[in-house]
Amino acid sequence: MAELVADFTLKRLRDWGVHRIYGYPGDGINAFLGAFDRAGGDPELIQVRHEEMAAFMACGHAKFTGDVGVCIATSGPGAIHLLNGLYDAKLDHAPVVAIVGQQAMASLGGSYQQEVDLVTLFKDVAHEFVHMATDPAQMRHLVDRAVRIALDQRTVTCIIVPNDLASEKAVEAPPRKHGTIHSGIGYSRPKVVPEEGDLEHAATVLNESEKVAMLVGQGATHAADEVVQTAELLGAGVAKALLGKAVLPDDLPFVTGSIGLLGTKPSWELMMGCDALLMVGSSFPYSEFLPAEGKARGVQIDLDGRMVSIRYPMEVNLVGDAKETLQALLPKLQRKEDRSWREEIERNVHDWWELIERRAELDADPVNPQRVFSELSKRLPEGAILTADSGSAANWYARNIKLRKGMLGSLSGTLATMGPGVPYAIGAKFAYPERPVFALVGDGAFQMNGMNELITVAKYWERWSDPRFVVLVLHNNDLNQVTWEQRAMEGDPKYEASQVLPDFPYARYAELLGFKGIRVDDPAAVGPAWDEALAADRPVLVEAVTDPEVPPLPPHITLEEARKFMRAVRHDPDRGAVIKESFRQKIEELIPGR
Ligand SMILES: Cc1ncc(C[n+]2csc(CCOP(=O)(O)OP(=O)(O)O)c2C)c(N)n1
Ligand SMILES: [Mg+2]
Repeated sequence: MAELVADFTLKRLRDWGVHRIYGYPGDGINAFLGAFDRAGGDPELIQVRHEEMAAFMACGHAKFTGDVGVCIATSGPGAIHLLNGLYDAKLDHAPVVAIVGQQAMASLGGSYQQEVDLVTLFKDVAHEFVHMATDPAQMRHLVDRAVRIALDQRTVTCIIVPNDLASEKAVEAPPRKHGTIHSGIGYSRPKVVPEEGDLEHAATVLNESEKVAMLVGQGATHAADEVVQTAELLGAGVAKALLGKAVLPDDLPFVTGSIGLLGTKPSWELMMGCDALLMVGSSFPYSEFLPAEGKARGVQIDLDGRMVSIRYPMEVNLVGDAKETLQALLPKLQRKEDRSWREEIERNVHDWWELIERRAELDADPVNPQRVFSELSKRLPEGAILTADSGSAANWYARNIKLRKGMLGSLSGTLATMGPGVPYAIGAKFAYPERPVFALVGDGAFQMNGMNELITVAKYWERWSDPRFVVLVLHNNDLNQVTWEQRAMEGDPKYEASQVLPDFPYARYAELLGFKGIRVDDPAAVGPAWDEALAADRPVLVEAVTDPEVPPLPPHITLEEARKFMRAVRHDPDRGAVIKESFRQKIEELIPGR
């Protein structure tokens, strides 16, 4: 049988180094399914339960490997399902290519079954590159451009393939004539370094300042050594945006941890006390957690010139790679001989970790979620990969988990969508079957889609050399993060109709799938549950019955927020428990050394 457009598309993707494509079938991509079969597993189609999950898995693959992630869906409904996962990738700058089927070319414009204007639909999410193929000779350059642009721009691109075109005979090399495109494979990231004068200027700002704060994001991922050297020279503390949590280990004494609403107190103190801010590879959005305008001098390093000076008015904007730019900057920096600022930061960090431990040990009804994360943190095996879902899990992941060198972690940083916890973990496990992977998710997110994707895990886990795929479900029967937002930001009581979740036996469900299910409703059982999970010979679900009244308080709480909060809890059906728990936490925070 002659090679079809679909076969050629997969072959071209394989030549780009794509060996796995997450997707779900439908008649818009039937020709591709035959082509996958003929491709003999390279690339392999990983069958998911919902196209949005395929996009999340492709995004997880991209985030954890740095390579392009690819997903495929049928025309109409399948394509539409992809969107939220693709937006997650776009907003977090993960390179993802979506291949989407379309109805037959002859039917387009005829209000045909499942006909959706896909170019328009994908025009926003894949605005850097979205095209529909209408001639077999286009396929080579559409694939080449979609992959290259996704990698170069760190974004989402999309190729739409009508189903009749996909079954036409492939044209591997367009004829050599006017009006044809002759593209090739390959992409290497360039070395981007700012101008010498700008580096000098940045060094002057940092050398003239006395209290330097650094904020690093995922853009600093390959610059850990340089970030540490810079922080050492400048006597700086380093805060991490959530997507940059794995950039530096949490056991370094000058790393203040996460920043923002889910952040830590030492990060807050670092930003409020500094006289210079050095931001590296981050677009952390919340300006109120950065120094007040004019209070600190600013230097920013970012590879994307569009992203500089949009969170804080910087004095020097360095457009360049984090690693290369810091390497060029380092010889120009003078070591700060007065280490008192650094010592203050280290004391704050030390006190914070003590506080975190004390908070985790507080009694709750029945289990304090912080304890679940702290006990896991102590036991994390080497090379662990963690994902967290949007919800209170993101708070405890941000604050209670101490990532060590060599570990990876991610979540939906910018879209902050519910749902990626389990599918990111699946993407991680396919990419690194030998590494233990942990998905930390709420019961709401698990009910939304995580539980369905465990069926995908049931289908594939036996091929993973390390079977440790561990899902933590925070069983609090509540959409807790939003419940606290209602209380603290709107001043409203918990609205039970929207917030209370139906009960469900999560651990028993895992057992149904052939996994190990561990239900924990006693604080003393938390540590042993993790030991058991880590020793398991199959995927594990740890169902922790946690107390929804433990507040994921911001690192500081404004008077206005506190006032609204108190007004709300007075009218809240659970108010007794709320007041007791939050007061204890607040007291712990306010009285150091207690
Ligand atoms: C797709 C989507 N829908 C709604 C939200 C708003 N939201 C953010 S966190 C959250 C609650 C999550 O509840 P759960 O998963 O049970 O975690 P918990 O906070 O209870 O630990 C909601 C509804 C969102 N971020 N994404
Ligand atoms: Mg919940």
